[in-house]
Amino acid sequence: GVVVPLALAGCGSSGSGGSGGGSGTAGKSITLITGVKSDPFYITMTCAAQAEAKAKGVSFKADGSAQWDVSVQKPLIDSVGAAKPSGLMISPVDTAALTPSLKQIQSSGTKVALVDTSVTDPSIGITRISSDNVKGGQVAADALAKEMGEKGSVIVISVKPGVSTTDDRIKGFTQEMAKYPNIKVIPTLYDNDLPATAASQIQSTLAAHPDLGGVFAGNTNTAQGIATGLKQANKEGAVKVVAFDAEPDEVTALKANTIQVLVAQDPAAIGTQAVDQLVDAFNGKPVTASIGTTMVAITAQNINDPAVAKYLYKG
Ligand code: T6T
Repeated sequence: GVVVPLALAGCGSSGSGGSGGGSGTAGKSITLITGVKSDPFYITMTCAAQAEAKAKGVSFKADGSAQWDVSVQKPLIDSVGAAKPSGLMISPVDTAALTPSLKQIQSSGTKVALVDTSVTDPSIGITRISSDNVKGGQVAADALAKEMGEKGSVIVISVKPGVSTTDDRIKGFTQEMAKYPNIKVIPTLYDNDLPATAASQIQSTLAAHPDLGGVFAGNTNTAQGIATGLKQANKEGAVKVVAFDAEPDEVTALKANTIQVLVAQDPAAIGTQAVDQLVDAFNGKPVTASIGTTMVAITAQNINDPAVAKYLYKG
C-alpha cells in the first residue's frame, strides 16, 4: 500500500503535524485507512481528519483500498501493524474477516478508532463513530414510500453482505417498509460497489418486474449505477430513487430528478471526532465508546438551504 500524500486527496493543503497540539501529542501519529480511497465520502472524512490532526499537532497519514474488497484492504491494515502508529482510524470493509489483523494491531499498543464501518467483535476499538444506519434505512423507506404513493414494488441494491453500515441500512429499510401493506419488497441485490453492475441489475429488475416503482440505493457507487441504468431504460423520474450519501454526481442526479431523495451523512464529523477521541486516548483522558453522527434527507426542495450545505461531500 502506497500512502497517498493528502494533497492528492483534494484537501487543499498537505502536511502533517501542526503547532496547536496538546502537551501529550508530541511524536504521536495517526493513520487512517478507508474503505475506498477514491470515494468522496471517505475523501471528505480524510480531509477533515487531516485538518483536525494538524490542529492537534499529531502527524497524519491516509490510505484506502482501491476497491471494496477484503483482500485489497487487508495488506494495507497489516502494513500499519508493522509501522505501529499511535492511532489507527479504520473503516473495515467486512464485519469479520479483518478482525484478526485489527486485534494484532491493538495488542501491539496502537489505539484503534472504527470510523463509519465496524466489526462485530466488541473488543476492537476504543471508539466507534458512524451514522445511525438503521435509522437512515428507516428514513429512506418512509421517503421512498411517500414518493411511490405507498404502492408498487421496490428493490434494494447495495454493496455486499457483511458490511456493517449497509447491512444496517437494509435492516432499517426492510423493517420500515413492512408498515406499507401495498408495497412489495423484491429481494436485495449486491453490486460489489461497482456502478456498472448496479446499472445492469436495475435494468434486469425492470425487465422482470414491470411494476417496479422504487429503488433504495445503499451507497454512492450503487446510486451512480442506478442513475445510469434508469437513464438508459428511459425510466428517470418514473422509478423513484432514494439513495444514501451526497457526493457530487448524486447531487447532480437529484437536481435532474433522476434521484428524488438523498440520505446524506456527515463524514467530516466522523473524521474530526475520531481524531479527537484518539488524542484524548493518547493523553490518558476518557473516551466515548460509541458516537453517532447526524444525517439529513436532501430533496430538490431543500438542496440549496444553508443548513444542508455542510452535508454535501467533497468530490
Ligand atoms: O455510504 C458510504 C459509507 O457510509 C459506506 O460504509 C460505504 O459506502 C460509502 O462510502 C459511500 O460510497
